[in-house]
This record gives sequence, C-alpha cells and structure tokens, in this order.
Amino acid sequence: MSIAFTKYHGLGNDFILIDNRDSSEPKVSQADAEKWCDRNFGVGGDGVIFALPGQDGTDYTMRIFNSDGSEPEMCGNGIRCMARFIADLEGLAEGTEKQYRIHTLAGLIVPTIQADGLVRVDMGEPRLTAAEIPTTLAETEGKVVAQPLEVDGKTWPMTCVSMGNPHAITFVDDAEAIVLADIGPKFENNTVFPARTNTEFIQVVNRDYLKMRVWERGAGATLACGTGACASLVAAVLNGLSDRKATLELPGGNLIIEWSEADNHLYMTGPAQLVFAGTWGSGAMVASEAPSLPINPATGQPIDCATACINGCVLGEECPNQVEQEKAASFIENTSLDKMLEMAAIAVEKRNAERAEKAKTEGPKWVIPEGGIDPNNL
Ligand code: ZDP
Repeated sequence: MSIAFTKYHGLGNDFILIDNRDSSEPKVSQADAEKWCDRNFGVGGDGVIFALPGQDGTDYTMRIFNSDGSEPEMCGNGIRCMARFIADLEGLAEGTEKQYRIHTLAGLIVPTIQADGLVRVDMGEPRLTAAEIPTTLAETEGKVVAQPLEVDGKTWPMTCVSMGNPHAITFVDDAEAIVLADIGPKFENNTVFPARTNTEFIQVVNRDYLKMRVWERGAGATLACGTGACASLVAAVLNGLSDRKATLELPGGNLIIEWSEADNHLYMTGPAQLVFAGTWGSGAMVASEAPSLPINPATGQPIDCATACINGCVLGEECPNQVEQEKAASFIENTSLDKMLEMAAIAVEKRNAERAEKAKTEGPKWVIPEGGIDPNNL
C-alpha cells in the first residue's frame, strides 16, 4: 500500500502531513507513525498530522501522533503547518488571507493565513488548575505557580499551564546550559505529572523577549514548540517576569506570542514551511507492487530497461516493449529478402569501418603471437 504525504516544518519542528479529508480514520496507525518519524529508517519528523473532515461545524479536524506514537491533544507549530497544508490542498493563492476553524482534542483552534504568509493562531485560553494540567503539585488560587520540584538533587520552581496539552515551565539563568537529554526525561516522566509533561526552560532576556528550550513529551528535544511558547509566556506573566506580549526565541527561530487581556486567548504568530512531498511504500519499495522487469538471459537478473536502453539494449529482438516488437514485426513483413541482405551488408561494412577507426586510437586488442597462430588452439 502506498500513502502520499507532505513534509512541513514550523521553525524546525517538523511534521508529516496526511490528506485525510476522505475519512475520519487516520490513514497511519500510531505504531506506524513512530516508524514514519524515525530519521534513519523512516521519513523523519517530530509527529504525523492528519487533516480530517471537520466536526461540530468546523472546517477540518486535526489529529497528531507524536514521534513515539502517543497522541497529544494539541500542537501549536503543527496547527500552523496544518493551515498551510490545507491552503495548499485548496490551492489558495499566494498573498491571500484565509481563516480556518479547526477541531482538535483541545477544542476549537482558529489559524489565519496572513497576506504576508505567516500564520496567526487563536490558541484559545490557557488552563491553569492542577486538575486541568494535570499535576499533583500544589495549587494556590486555582494556579500552580513556582511550586518546588526536586529533580537531580536540585529544587526547580515549576509553573504549570495547559494549552490543551500539559506544560511545566521553569525559569533559568542560562537556557543554553541545560542538558535536555539528561534532564528532560526526569521531568517528562515525573510522578507529579500523571499524563507526563512537556517541559520548558525559560531565560528572561527582558520583559518582551524570552529564550526558550524545550523537552517535548513523546518527542524529546525539538527545535520549537508552539503550545510550549504560549504556555511559557503565560507562566512568565504569572511570575511577574514579562509583559503580555513577547518574542519567544526558540532554537529554530522566533514566535510572537500575545496573551490578550480582552478575551484571555493566546495568539501565536509564526511561519509554516513546505519542505517536500513523497509517497510512503511506493512500488519500488514494496515487492508485491513493483512492476515486473524483463530478465536478462545472460545473467538471470532483472533488467532496468530505463537505464539499460540508454547504453544499448541488451535484449535486442526479445525486447518486451510492445512498440519495439511491432516495429520489428512490420519491418519483417514489409521488407524484401534482397533489401534485408543489402542492409545487413551495409551494417557489417559500417561496423568494420568503426572497428578499424577505433583500433587506430585504442591500439590492437590482441597481437599475433610469435610463431603464428596455432589453428588447433583457437
Ligand atoms: O503535548 C505533546 O505531547 C507534544 N509533544 C505535542 C506537540 C506539541 C508541539 N511541539 C507544539 O508545537 O505545540 C507540536
């Protein structure tokens, strides 16, 4: 079976997008998503995203499987890629503004493709109660802010925010110094986060500029995380460390995040970029679907005619190509024996002339041995 896909990235957070508009069932299983995301044995990606038919009056539904096969509720960079993908599928002209209403497991999300090509997403409201995150860390006044958590012999003040998916944010002096692969899993799988968690390490450069590094639940260290950037801005505001609008610098580039006072929604603006399209399991890779190739009688091996014919057909009259067969049949039918002999004589003469010409430049292929040729040993 072959499945078409298109690869997109949002600031280096990369996804494999599947056109799933004709069915509500994802075309790739969670177990296969893990294989597809493998960077050596698959396509490579931080997740697989499906553009499914809309529900509850929305234009489309988005579902995503992480690179470990688990299914998160939402994906900020992914939804920008999804918006770009459907715009491309619908043939939206460049420079046109278009808004989509997308159903996700985290509720309604509304991305807008702007005339400048960037995608601005209404990410909805942050959820702050311990039960909504979910976390067992202490909640005060309906929020989990700067709660101490012991990890690796150190106490980290954690602020927790859900953007549909769980985020645990901690503020550090130097985001670069964090060794994500060592410490990330210890937050992700900590028992205080029963649904595991995405973890953001934030360095406040100033009130409208934050540096972020992320360890994603189910995907590990990624170059960017849209829901994480939104959650981090909320955490910074709750800790009195930033304004309600800031640039978030992620390893893959910048996102502008705004937590609107008017409607309590988060607005995220950033790029989404097409990388390439392809087919998983094409004929060349799946033996049962591969076209049957003619066999070279000399070697017993299949012949790739597309290549072999350029160098001179090795099958000659046995060529399985229908057009070539018909040409040969019609030649035999319509040519007299005299004419054929004449053509053969000309061909032999031409070949001899070519050989003689070649011998001049390349030298003889063989020499007569001293004492002449032994006719019994030819
Ligand atoms: O919550 C999770 O399990 C995340 N790994 C989902 C993906 C989040 C993402 N990086 C984002 O940009 O929000 C795609």
